[in-house]
Amino acid sequence: MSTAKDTGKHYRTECTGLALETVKQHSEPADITFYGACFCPFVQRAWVALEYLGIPYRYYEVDPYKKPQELLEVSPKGLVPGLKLHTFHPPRGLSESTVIMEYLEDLAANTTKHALLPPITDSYARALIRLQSDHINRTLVPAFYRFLQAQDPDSQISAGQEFHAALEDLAAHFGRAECEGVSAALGLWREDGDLSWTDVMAGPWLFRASNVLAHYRFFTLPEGLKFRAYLDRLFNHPVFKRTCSTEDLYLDSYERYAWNRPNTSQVANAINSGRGLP
Ligand SMILES: N[C@@H](CCC(=O)N[C@@H](CS)C(=O)NCC(=O)O)C(=O)O
Repeated sequence: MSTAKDTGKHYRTECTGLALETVKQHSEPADITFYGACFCPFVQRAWVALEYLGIPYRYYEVDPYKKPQELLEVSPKGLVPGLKLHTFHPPRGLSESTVIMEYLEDLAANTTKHALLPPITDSYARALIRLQSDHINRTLVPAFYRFLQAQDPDSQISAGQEFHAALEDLAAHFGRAECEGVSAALGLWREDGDLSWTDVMAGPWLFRASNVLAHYRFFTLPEGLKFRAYLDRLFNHPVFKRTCSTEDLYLDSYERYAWNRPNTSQVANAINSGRGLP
């Protein structure tokens, strides 16, 4: 533990830094209302997708732990992110970060023509990206929370190794696409690449590994130059950057996970009881 004791910090309820600028630019009514919470990595996924795909939206900050009625109407479990689609009468809701990303990708194909996935004709590249995403959702994301919530030194060491292995496996997925010459499945892993689906799926946790895990678990990201250069491109990508708040917001918001305070969240409860994430 890098901090001697739980100082009782509360999660934040307003974005800071570049993310706050982006919120201000999206405060007017639009066809989509985006229900977000400033600290949430699942929200950041959908947010990066909205920004990258150029889809008009209004950002609306909610406290998912208070479960306001307006959030429950679009997200039955009361989880962020959520979308309210005003083009339907009456408006309809959508929840789940990966479902929202798929929806936005489809919407963009018919409107802005921007895309995070390779074209539909490139079936194999799309399949490799789905394998990468599957690894992120089923292995990397749970390993992040297990590591952050682990309390005794032995479990912190083993959970840290598990998270490290999940990052190496992500790099191995990119390595496979490289060996097979499938550049469309590489995104920012390539020096001259652009943001891709996988970068958006993993980015929010890689970012929190670089600040939250570094602070609370002395975690250092894998040494390899290639991995470092990849993270550098990702964290400095202008679209990713404009959904990031300042580091203090994440450190404050995740203190409750780092001390595994009771009832921190549905995700934390799932990790503690060995269930799949909500
Ligand atoms: N499977 C969901 C997970 C979303 C999620 O867990 N969001 C958290 C914030 S980071 C939340 O809304 N928590 C409220 C709660 O735990 O009650 C997704 O992919 O969107």
